Amino acid sequence: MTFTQERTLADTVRCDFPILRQEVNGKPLVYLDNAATSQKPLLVLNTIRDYYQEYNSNVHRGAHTLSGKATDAYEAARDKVAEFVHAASRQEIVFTRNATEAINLVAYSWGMNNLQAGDEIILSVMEHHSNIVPWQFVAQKTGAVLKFVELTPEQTFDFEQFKNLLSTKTKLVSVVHVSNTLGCINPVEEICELAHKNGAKVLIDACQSVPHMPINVQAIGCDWLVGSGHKMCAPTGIGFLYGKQAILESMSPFLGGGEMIADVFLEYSTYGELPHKFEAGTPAIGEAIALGAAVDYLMNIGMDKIHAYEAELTAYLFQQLEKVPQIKIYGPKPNFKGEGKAALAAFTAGEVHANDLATLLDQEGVAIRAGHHCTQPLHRYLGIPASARVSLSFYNTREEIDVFIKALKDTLDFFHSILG
Ligand code: C6P
Repeated sequence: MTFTQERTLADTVRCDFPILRQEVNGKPLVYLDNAATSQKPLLVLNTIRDYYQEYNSNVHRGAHTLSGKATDAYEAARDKVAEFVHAASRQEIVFTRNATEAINLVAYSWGMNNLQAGDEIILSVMEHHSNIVPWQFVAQKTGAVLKFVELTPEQTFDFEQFKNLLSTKTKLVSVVHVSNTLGCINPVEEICELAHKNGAKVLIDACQSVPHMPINVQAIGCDWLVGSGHKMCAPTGIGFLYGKQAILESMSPFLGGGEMIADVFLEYSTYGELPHKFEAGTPAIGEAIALGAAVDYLMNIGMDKIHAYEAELTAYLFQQLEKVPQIKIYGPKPNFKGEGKAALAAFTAGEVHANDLATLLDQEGVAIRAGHHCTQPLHRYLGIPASARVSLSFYNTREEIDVFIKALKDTLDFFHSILG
């Protein structure tokens, strides 16, 4: 009997990722650490190489041809990011080094100047350190108080508790869209609506959602949203802050220097228009242009298609993980279609330490992350020092999941044979 198997998204795109065609420790690489950073397609690699090879030049300064070309490409990348997240205007997109810098920008520029003793900032226990530490700085400096939303029994965002925490004292809610550890997808639209009714502003950490699903900042209704380029097929060193124009206009610059000024006098300066007011110094030009190429690449595939394919993979991953009895998975379970959970699973395996697990899986060519994934408070809340995490992307295949599951089972069998 012959039958034709439908080509999956991964079958179509894998040739765009040369890094995936290699052996690690004598085994074909199975890269399942996509939540830490994604791999980069040829379009992105060629774009950054072309910039340095053909028109490397500074932006917004030179009257010469190369500078004009670099400036056009840099600003075109901003347009692409604005379109990608459905910002109302290009002025609402500020390039930063990464999501961490984008959150710090808001913390320093808005938080330090708008919060005072007794004001409340609501975060959640599942936040990445990048969305905790900057607010600790603000709280220490201003006297504002940090409040934390905990988890439901299913290990999702406790919306009922969130409602109870909200009050007229709440001035800011800063929460993650998709948890990098639990994989839960938080109800950001409802969070924004309720927070706004209470007069609070909302920042959404979209690091783990932007690469995997369509994002519409206007539909979400957030005041700010941050993302990192390196998690969405772009190079490291480039990220972005989306902010509502009126709010960004009301904020003071974060860093001072060239590029962000209108006029500089010895005693004082006036500042440039948005978004340049927040982009002091020579930016990561090639990286920003390559982020634009990454957005082209993702949009060309279609974020709906990426999301649907990753949901299928997630359903398969969980079907297979359920057959490994020795592990405990954190966060909600996806439904049979893979919905309700991001394409990742963080787990522990009894006495076997996550680091040992990851090291032995590496011997089989399988790359996963182990540790606290920069969510140490969440790990403490869950009562575990560390977890192992497998995280998928649209270029991963079911066959790779099979390799991972086999390696995981073999490794656990090995440990159990020596631990007795
Ligand atoms: N999480 C992970 O392995 P930067 O470092 O600025 O690009 O991203 C920080 C960040 C912020 N929020 C969330 C939800 C994140 O997942 C991350 C990065 C990586 O999970 C590296 S720790």
